[in-house]
Amino acid sequence: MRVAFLGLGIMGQAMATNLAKAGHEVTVWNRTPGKLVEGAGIAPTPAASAQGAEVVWLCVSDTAAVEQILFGTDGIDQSLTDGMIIADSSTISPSATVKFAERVRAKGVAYVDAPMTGSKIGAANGTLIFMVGGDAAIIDRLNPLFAAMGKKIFRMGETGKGQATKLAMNLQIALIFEGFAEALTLATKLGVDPKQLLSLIDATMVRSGVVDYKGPFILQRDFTPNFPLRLMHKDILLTLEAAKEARVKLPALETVEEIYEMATEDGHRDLDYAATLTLLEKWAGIQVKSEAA
Ligand code: NA7
Repeated sequence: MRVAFLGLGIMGQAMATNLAKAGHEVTVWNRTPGKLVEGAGIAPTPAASAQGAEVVWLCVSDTAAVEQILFGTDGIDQSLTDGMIIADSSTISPSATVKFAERVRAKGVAYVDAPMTGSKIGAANGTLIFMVGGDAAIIDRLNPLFAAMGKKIFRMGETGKGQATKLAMNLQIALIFEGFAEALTLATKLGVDPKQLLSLIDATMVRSGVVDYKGPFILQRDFTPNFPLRLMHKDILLTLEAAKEARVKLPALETVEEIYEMATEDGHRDLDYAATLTLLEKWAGIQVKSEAA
């Protein structure tokens, strides 16, 4: 398919690469020039990238970035033609998504929100899991593209429901990780070897994908970003905003948000979100390290 791919960050770069590798005709655009994707053309503006494209795929930081690319100067809306599909894999506001979809629908353009999970490794391996909102027939047309970038796709309902689901998923990741980080901090302070604690967790119902994934990085003190703290913080703020709009109270997430705020003040915004652990360590006066390591 002829695809314009906009946003070559940690996730987008790998996703566009997999699309080109699968034989799709890909044209990329990134705000900061100079990023390349093997096998893909480069466009100077969002509008230019979308010219002649069947599908325009976005993967940028936040709601404002998506709005800018769609409707700002040299935005995609200048190149929209009847029958085109816009797919957005950024994690952004569900209510803004619905508004963006309404605006492009007037030009005969379908809008699918397709945020994903699987982190940097899933993007590189083409094993992302997409949670998608939009018309079922339109999503079917995107299947060859989903197949090139991911291993599973879940349709969650109409446009906006993919983003709503993504916020509910990241809410759990943030809270599960916080529980894990607090347990590691307490156990270490009380003299338990964290490596031994991880072995026990692995054998019990406390085990989770989040713990499996983050445990080894923590034992190696490796906080290089797979999912940057600044983006998880952005998602937490989005979730609290969506909850407020829907009149839902999320007291645990509100507390965890403050930890992300303080970790940001400590200069950790570009590290992995697992670096929120270092704040707990600072308060406890310990470092989670295995004696056996
Ligand atoms: P990154 O690695 O932080 O990349 C963000 C991308 O978004 C990058 O290409 C940025 O361009 C682009 N960006 C940011 N702001 C803008 C604006 N205002 N206009 C155009 N482009 C912009 O994020 P990830 O790849 O890890 O994640 C992307 C999304 O998936 C995000 O929503 C996550 O929560 C999930 P730059 O290179 O800085 O010019």
